[in-house]
Amino acid sequence: MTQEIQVVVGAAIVRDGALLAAQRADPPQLRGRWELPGGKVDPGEADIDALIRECREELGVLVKPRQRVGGDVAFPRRGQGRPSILRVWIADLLEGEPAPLEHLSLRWLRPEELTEVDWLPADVPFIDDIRPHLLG
Ligand code: 9L3
Ligand code: MG
Repeated sequence: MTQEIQVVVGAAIVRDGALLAAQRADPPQLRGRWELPGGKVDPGEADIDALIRECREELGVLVKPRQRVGGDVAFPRRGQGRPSILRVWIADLLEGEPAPLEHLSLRWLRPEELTEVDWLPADVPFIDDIRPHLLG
């Protein structure tokens, strides 16, 4: 039996030197923890298209992915036999003001605030890759 990797994409939305962080509402074991907004790439969907779709669904905004940062970060998903990997893009906000349509709350983090929130483990390695993009 083949085990396809599930790709999950995350958006590092940067505006005025700050990064948008989103607080998960579910599943229960992840509730309250923080992530880069995004989600699973659908079968046959391009990563970038999934990123744009997820930002529309979760935040109600149009983003433009600008540059990929970091690598493929593997993480376990409860109840999922197959491995998952997280990929992240720096993204510009083109239209709309982000709203927590599926999250508990949103925060814009300035460089010195990046480690103030309880990031999901998969997202942690990307923070150092994102930091230079906040400094201009
Ligand atoms: N996940 C981790 N970091 C992220 C994102 C967007 C997602 N930045 C994990 C949480 C879930 C899985 O990936 O276990 C699928 O995410 P979603 O489709 O529930 O957002
Ligand atoms: Mg999601």
